[in-house]
Order: sequence, then structure tokens, then C-alpha cells
Amino acid sequence: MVDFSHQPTMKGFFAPTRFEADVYDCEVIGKVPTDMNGAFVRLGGDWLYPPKFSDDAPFSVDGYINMFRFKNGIVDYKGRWVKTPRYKADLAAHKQLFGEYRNPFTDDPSVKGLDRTVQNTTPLAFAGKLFTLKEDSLPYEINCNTLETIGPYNFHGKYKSLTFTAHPKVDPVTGEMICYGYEAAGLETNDVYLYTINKKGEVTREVRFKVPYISMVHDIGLTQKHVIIPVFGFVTSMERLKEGKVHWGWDSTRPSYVGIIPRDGEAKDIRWFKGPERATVHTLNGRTEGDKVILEAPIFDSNPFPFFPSVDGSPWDAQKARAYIRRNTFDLNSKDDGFTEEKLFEMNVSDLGRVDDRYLSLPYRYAFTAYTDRERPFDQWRAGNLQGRVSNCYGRFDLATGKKSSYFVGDTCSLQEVCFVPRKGSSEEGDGYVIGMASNYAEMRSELIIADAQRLEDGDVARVILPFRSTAQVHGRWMDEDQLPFA
Ligand code: V55
Ligand code: FE
Repeated sequence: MVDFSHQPTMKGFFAPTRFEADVYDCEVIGKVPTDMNGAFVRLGGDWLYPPKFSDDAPFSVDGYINMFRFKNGIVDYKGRWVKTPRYKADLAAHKQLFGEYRNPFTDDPSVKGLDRTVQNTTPLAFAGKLFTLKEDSLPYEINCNTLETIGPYNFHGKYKSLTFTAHPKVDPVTGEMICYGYEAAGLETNDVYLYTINKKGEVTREVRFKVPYISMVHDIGLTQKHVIIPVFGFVTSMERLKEGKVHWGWDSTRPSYVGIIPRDGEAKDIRWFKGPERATVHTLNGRTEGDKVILEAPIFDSNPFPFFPSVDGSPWDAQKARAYIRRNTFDLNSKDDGFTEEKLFEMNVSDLGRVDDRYLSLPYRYAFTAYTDRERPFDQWRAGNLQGRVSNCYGRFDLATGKKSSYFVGDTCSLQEVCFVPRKGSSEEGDGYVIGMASNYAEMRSELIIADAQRLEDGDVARVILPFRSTAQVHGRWMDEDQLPFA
């Protein structure tokens, strides 16, 4: 018996869909560019069974991978659950056996010791393989044509961390991947294992170090010379897990730390800089300029997630849960542990931003992300009472001039994370397409938006229409046809 009727947040457009899908030759409004060949792969979640506890985090949702496969202007859609041991155990039991977010003490005794990961965060194409990523476990390998789950992957036994980040960085110059796991030696350990994996998928470096306190190390910055490691606000302990709580609580008294380690350095070479209460969940880009290391990121003043409550019992503050694009500058010659912070744009943005990945770790100019423009129209009569709460624009933020150009999605839609697709054959930064999923509340369906990244004001060049609601994505990636063995 499956009953979602008591889940107040899973209604209307946000109700679980609970089916696997194949749509061939999707309906298109406009014209899909014929120079886009590959796939837009999205990973997010759909609850197979309702959460066991009402205060569980939405990040516990079962992983669901889906892709828009592009071939010469024709687009096919495919969606599959990620078939984790947890999915299989729940399906066999016909109920949710797993408890609070990253807390095995709250699980049904029948699943003790089972890998309890939900693979719901980021899809990755690397060394010719497709993976799903969730920061509490190893990557899961996926068949890129069928989207069926193959299983956990540890890079020929050379990747020793028990966990793998949802935000590995691929150096566009060398093709190598810089990746890591935190709580790497097991639940509630303060170990981070940092790896370099070459483009053939061979581990070439491992560095093990400790964080100042165990926290959510969700994303890092990469430069040509350094790795930048933000640590902030979220705390956890074996005691709180044994009390049956979600893995993270927010501690506003904790300083944020940023670790900087040379890419060819050892654990002793890491330097920890210290700052005020902040949350750098996602980064945009990093670079090293002489003795300075620079990170740009959409940074929150405090806890972005209401479902990871304050440890002191104080209420979640929506005002402080807004991200601004900021620049942090770290002086490697400084004698103290301080760093500078600048706000680059005086407006709130979605923290799920993107740069042209061909410029990752290098000097760059453009950041892309979604935001809410309250001046734009919203059709409440057709799309519901969501005025001011929809991401109705994608912005291209020019860090050189401070100017912004914008794509507006229309008065019944909200945009999910932006993705940048470089134009084939060009290398000019920002030359390509901006793509992303729109939720059309009036039509109760999902639409894939494709716009020219250099002409955002012109609107989309194509919309790929799904005749249903697709699962909400956490992160999506464009995977070019030469990156994976597509049929
Ligand atoms: C994040 C998302 C997660 C997670 C931890 O956005 C951090 C940050 C979707 O799951 O498990
Ligand atoms: Fe993320």
C-alpha cells in the first residue's frame, strides 16, 4: 500500500510520478540545433515510497536518471530509477525501510549493513563511462544507452574513500579529474581523501587530510595550481545520529573555513583560512593569480536548507538563505588566516550556477545561473499561486563588465538548474547554448529550453516538450556524443 496523501509538499506539480519512461522523437516547438549531438543527462529524485519520517530531508529521495538524447535535431527521452540496493530492498518490502537522511540508526533492522545511498545528485561522464553521484557513497556506473544501473565503481580498487563527491572537477587542459570524498574513512570521520584521476580513469594521486570540523564538503574550487575546499556551518556527530536526527544540523557559531592545497602538494601543505558564518554549497570557478587564489561562488549568509535545522533550536531564517555571487580572495603571502570577500552583483541568484567548462580553473568572464525577476509577468490564474517564487530567468553574468543578459521563460514556468553546451568547433568562451528544464505549471508538463547563450534576450530557439512532469533534477550535465559509447 502506497499512500502519499499525508505528504504536504508532494502535491500538484510536485507529486511523485513513479514511472519509467521512453518517449521517441519528442514534440518540439522551434528547431533543435543540428550541431548538438549527445545527451542532456539529468539526475534527481522521485520517491518510490514516502519517507519513513516526516522531518526527513528531501535529499533522501530515491535517485532517478533521465536523458534527452540528441541526434541530428531529433530528441528521444528516457527515464529510469537508479536501481540501488536500497531501491531493491524497499520494492521487495513494499515500503520505505530507510530512515533519516544519512542516519543508518533510524533504518529498519532488516537492512542493517546495506548500502543505503540514494543516487540522486549529479550525473558524470568520465573515462568513457556514465556515473551517478551522491556524496555518501561510491559512484554508481550506469549504462549510457539503457540507463540501467550496473553498480558501485571504485576505479580498479585504487579509489579508497568510502564516499565520492557530487562535484568532481575536470581540468579542461589535462583532462584529469580532481575528486574527493569526505567522511572518507566512514560515518562521522573527519577524513577527506583527495584524488587525481587521469583521463583514462587511473588514479594517479591520493592525499589524505583532516577537516577542522566534520561538515558538508559539497563542492570545491579548482585552479591550475590549487584545490579550494570550503567548510561551513553544518555539524554532525555520532551522538546526534544515535538520537535519531538527520545527519546535519546548522551551528551558527562555527566559523567557515576554506582550505587551500597545492594540486601537487601533500597534507602538510594545506592552509586553512577562516571567515564568518557563510554557506558555500556550490562554486562557480577558481583561479590562481601569482600569490593569490580566487574563488567565485554563489554564497549564502547562513543555513540554506530548512530541513537541516539549527542545533540551538532557533528558527530557519529565509532572509539569510539567499545566495549572492561573491568573490573570495586568499593571499598566500599573508601572515594571518583572514581573506577578503566581495559581492559582485547586488541581487539574489540560484546557487546552481555554471561556467563554460572549457574555462574551468582558468581566467574566465561569464557565469550563468537562474534567478527570479519580480518585474516579469506571472499568470496566476493558469499557473497557480507561485508569483515571486519561480525562477523565471536565466542570466549570463559578465564578471568583466558587471552586465547581465537574460532569458525569460514565460509567465507559467519555473526554471531548474542552467547548463551550458559549448558550440562544436568553437573555443570562444560563452559561445554555445544555454539549456535547462522548465516546469510548466499551467500545462502540468516539463519542457527542455534551448537558447543561444550569446542571444539570451531573443528567447529560446527550441523547446522539447514532454507530455508529463519529469522528476525534479538536482544537477544535469551535457554529455557530448564523443564522451560516451552511445549507440
Ligand atoms: C546537497 C544535495 C544533496 C546532498 C547533499 O545541494 C548536499 C546540496 C541532493 O542531495 O545529499
Ligand atoms: Fe550540488
